[in-house]
Amino acid sequence: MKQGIIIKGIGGFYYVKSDEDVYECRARGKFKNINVTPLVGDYVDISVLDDLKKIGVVEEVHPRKTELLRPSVSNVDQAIIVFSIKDPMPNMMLLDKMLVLAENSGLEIVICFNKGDLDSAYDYEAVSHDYRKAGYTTLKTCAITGEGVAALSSILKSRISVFSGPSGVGKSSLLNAIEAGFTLKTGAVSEKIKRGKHTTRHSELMELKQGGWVVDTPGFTSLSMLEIDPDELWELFPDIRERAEDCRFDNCLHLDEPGCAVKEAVFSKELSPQRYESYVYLYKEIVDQRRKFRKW
Ligand SMILES: Nc1nc2c(ncn2[C@@H]2O[C@H](COP(=O)(O)OP(=O)(O)O)[C@@H](O)[C@H]2O)c(=O)[nH]1
Ligand SMILES: [Mg+2]
Ligand SMILES: [Zn+2]
Repeated sequence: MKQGIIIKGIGGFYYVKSDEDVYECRARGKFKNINVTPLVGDYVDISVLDDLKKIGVVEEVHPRKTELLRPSVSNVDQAIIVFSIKDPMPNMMLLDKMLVLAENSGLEIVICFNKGDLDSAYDYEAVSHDYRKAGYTTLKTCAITGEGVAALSSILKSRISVFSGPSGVGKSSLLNAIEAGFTLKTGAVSEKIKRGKHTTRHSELMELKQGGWVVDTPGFTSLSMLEIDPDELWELFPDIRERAEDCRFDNCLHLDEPGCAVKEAVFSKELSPQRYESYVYLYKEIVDQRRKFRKW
């Protein structure tokens, strides 16, 4: 028996990296019976059928630390949420939504503002301010000049990280800058729509030479919030959570309740009005989604 990690899954085959080899494996039939589908990121035990051809069978899937649905990857430690300072301009509502989804999955989070070379007027300071204040780690990077790439690289060491963010912001370019060997396809930003092409498809773990794994996919692709309880949404905003202790009511949702410390903090600008607006907007979106898609 060998131990390894599933780095890719295609058409019922699992590619398991064990030591320096990659084994092409089928999964034991018992997994179907116990309703377990091996996932990329799973730590597994395999038995080797052919050590020359590197063929094996997945015998056991170790308990998962985390389990993401979109992309479908287990044991992810952290989300690197990438936006660009310009081209395209960051959509803060989308950033807040991705943050909520990553928080809900229990991931650690780093926000990366890329295309630092296009930052002429301290835009980075402005766009990152609310997030640094909320306690998030933010980085200014540039895939072209290499600014911030070493800092990002050290954050990736010895962990499984998923790169998320809209297309065209430079996720693949950053990964290529971190490790020249990756040569991921990058898509030029279309001048017409200012949106990058979708060039990344399967979820696949890519190993860093320094140690650690990264997943380059569009990330949180469908952005469905259905699994989030609207009444618990505020807990996924660390800056709101921090104020909520002082609300008059224990079950305050920070919408229209009297004595709400969160709203007070918004009025006094101690809490970012934009972050609060995102909260209210996303709360309504979840309630709407549930009304449409849930059978009561
Ligand atoms: N000016 C500038 N352009 C960049 C930077 N990083 C990526 N790009 C360009 O942005 C486009 C989209 O990059 P890509 O890596 O495919 O983005 P992805 O869709 O997020 O993976 C490509 O034309 C890249 O050359 C950067 O730091 N600065
Ligand atoms: Mg890409
Ligand atoms: Zn409140």
